[in-house]
Amino acid sequence: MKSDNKPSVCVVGLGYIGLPTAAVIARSGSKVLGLDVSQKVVDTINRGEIHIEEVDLDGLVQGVVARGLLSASTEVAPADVFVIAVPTPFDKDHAPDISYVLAAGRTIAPVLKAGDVVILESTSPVGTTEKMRDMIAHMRPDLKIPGLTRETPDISIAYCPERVLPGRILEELTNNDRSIGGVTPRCARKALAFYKRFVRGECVTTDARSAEMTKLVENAYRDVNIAFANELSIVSDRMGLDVWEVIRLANRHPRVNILSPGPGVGGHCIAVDPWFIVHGAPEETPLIRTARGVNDGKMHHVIAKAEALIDAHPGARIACLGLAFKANIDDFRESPARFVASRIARKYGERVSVVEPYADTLPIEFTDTGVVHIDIDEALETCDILIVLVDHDVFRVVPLAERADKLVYDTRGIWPDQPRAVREDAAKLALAG
Ligand code: SAJ
Repeated sequence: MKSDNKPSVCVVGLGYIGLPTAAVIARSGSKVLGLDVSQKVVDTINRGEIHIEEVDLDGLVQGVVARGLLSASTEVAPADVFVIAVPTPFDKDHAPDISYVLAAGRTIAPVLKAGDVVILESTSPVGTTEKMRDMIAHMRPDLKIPGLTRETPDISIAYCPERVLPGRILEELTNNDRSIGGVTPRCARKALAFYKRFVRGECVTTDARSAEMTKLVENAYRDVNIAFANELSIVSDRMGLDVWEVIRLANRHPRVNILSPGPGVGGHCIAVDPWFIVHGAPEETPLIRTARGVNDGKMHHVIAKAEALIDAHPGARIACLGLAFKANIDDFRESPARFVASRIARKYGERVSVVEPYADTLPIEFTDTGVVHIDIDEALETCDILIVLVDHDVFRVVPLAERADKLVYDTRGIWPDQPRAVREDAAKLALAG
């Protein structure tokens, strides 16, 4: 690293994590080159604009690009620190695909020099950082590689997962604690010095494999706990109970904290990462695997319950409230709400409207269904059945007086004051069906 203590940085992958990370590092005074395979993304960022929605990111990117601290390119260049933030999807058998990580390693290997630090941030199955290290060692036999030499290595390699929440990325990037796993303890210390430059949270060092597992465990923990809440909601439907009331009461116990049921678990992290653990230890993970099944199954339960309610009221007009994978964001990928709404749209066509304040137009699967995109006011004026699929604030604040006469299926529990009879009615109908 340079003696002026402001390392030059190359961030590989300018997506939901890479771009905010690049911008935050640039804000700390380092010169950052963002690398992406998409020329369109590169051009957008070089204009000081952004291609993703995230609170306050537009102003930050505009500022650091204008000050010459952040630029983007499709071509790699030498730097002191490389941060890799590329996707790690899974295939149809839920096997993790680390090809983007290895491709990123292949891209940076030719420009690595003594003193450089390479940090992988992508969520990765255990052992990925070492695989990337082995690949770099293979491509650069001239460099002494950590863990593979008895001498002082030329470069440092570490794993440091992000753990930021969409919608709060900039704040959490700075304030959350970080786990920093070195391929060797020396590597961890080098990476620690880098993160200390822009992270206010505590940075805790460990080995690379433990840090990889920690990231997976965090999301699997959440998935298992949401599955418990979702299973409770299905049980409550069977028993004619109000699950929200039960959870509210149980959570008064000092050591009980049940999460919220919903239409299923969406996004690209919590519904994906548990599979990386299952894939690594298939025999030892019945709980994690079952939780995935419960959460995916919840979408079908919601569809069945919604259909029972709709079928019991022929001619009623239906509004599906929300398509995003969670509240107050414009991210519709892997969204259970979107899946449920599209199934209802396909079955009931012109009787259905969709309210999604975070979308300009409805996604492609709604084309030719006859479904219209309206706002919440129009839904309250024109629809008889409201199916709440996302807990956007704009839905949450609708007062009882404006929905008391509606048939409501509230999968998120945003309207606890809705007359209970209606909710029980819906549950009974689902059971009858
Ligand atoms: N959900 C429920 N009930 C709940 C909480 C969430 O149904 O009580 C649903 C949401 O509606 C959504 C899904 O779960 O469909 C995931 O939402 P989320 O807000 O729990 O998490 P993500 O996917 O936005 O971000 C997660 C976070 N991980 C944890 O909280 C352990 C975040 O900190 C990670 O950085 C992120 O995954 C990631 O990138 O891995």
